[in-house]
Amino acid sequence: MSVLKDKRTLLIVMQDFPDPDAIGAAAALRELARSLGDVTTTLACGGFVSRAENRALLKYLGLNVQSMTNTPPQNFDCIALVDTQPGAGNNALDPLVVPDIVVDHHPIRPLTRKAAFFDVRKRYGATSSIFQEYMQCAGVPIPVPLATALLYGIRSDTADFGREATQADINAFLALYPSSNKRMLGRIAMARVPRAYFRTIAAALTRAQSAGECVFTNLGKVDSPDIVSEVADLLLRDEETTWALVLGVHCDELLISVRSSDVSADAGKLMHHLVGKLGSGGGHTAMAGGQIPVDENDTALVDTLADTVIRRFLKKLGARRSDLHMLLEGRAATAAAAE
Ligand SMILES: [Mn+2]
Repeated sequence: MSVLKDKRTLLIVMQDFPDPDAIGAAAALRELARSLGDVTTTLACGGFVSRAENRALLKYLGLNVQSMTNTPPQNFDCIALVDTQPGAGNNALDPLVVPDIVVDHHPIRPLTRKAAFFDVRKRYGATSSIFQEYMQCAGVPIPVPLATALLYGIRSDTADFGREATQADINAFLALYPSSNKRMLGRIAMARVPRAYFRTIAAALTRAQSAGECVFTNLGKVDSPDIVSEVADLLLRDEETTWALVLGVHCDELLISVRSSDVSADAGKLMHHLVGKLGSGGGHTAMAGGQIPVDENDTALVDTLADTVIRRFLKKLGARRSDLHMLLEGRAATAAAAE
């Protein structure tokens, strides 16, 4: 409240390609700013909301997300970052601009400490859980669409509590559940997709290779960056896989997504190793994302960098190149051997 005091306009910045947790957190901060102060908020991101589920969520919330190019931070009294941090590499706020508010659940970054208000809880499965607590403590009623969004944010970031969920996330979920719209939750989670989505999934699976407990695939150029992490989630469902790596190219960036089902894993640390000095990245124990700047038309360079990332991935996880096989053909070969 003290940060928002005497402020009129608030810019809430999410990741470039906001996920449900970021959308839920931003919508909650907007509601808090409106209830506790008299602040007009603008939601912005450097990219766009692309995944069908996330677009359905925004539509239900009645929220518009602006492009950062149309919302220069200097036009606002106050700037907030949610579900990301200054200098994280996945948001479009200039690292030289010190935000007033940072609320996140990724490992804390040095620039974050400069913010007037920062609350970074690494152990939480979702930023949405933190905002549920704020709203409860502040006694601000949570409208049904917002309760639904926060709930979906928690479900989505914790993969339905299958990864990195703590008691705080469960408590937030239970508090939100009675006032959420269950029918809408189902509709958002099963949002209809364009047919191109199936072509992308088919190509991703056809190209996927596996060795030991590792699986990886390179999607090449993608229309929507969200598909990179979405395919990583899908590949991790393979019962013989513990580590999934997915690459894709979008807007002059080689995007990298890692998922792990190993409870003792540190996907964030692995991601730092994969990108090294080539780009930026980070994450949690079970999920991580990274990006390497490239000239997307320089296919030779992109291929070389992708090979480097894949080679580091296999080496670090002790997978042997001699074990490499196409994911789908590997299945067929096993079946043939059994006959
Ligand atoms: Mn999150």
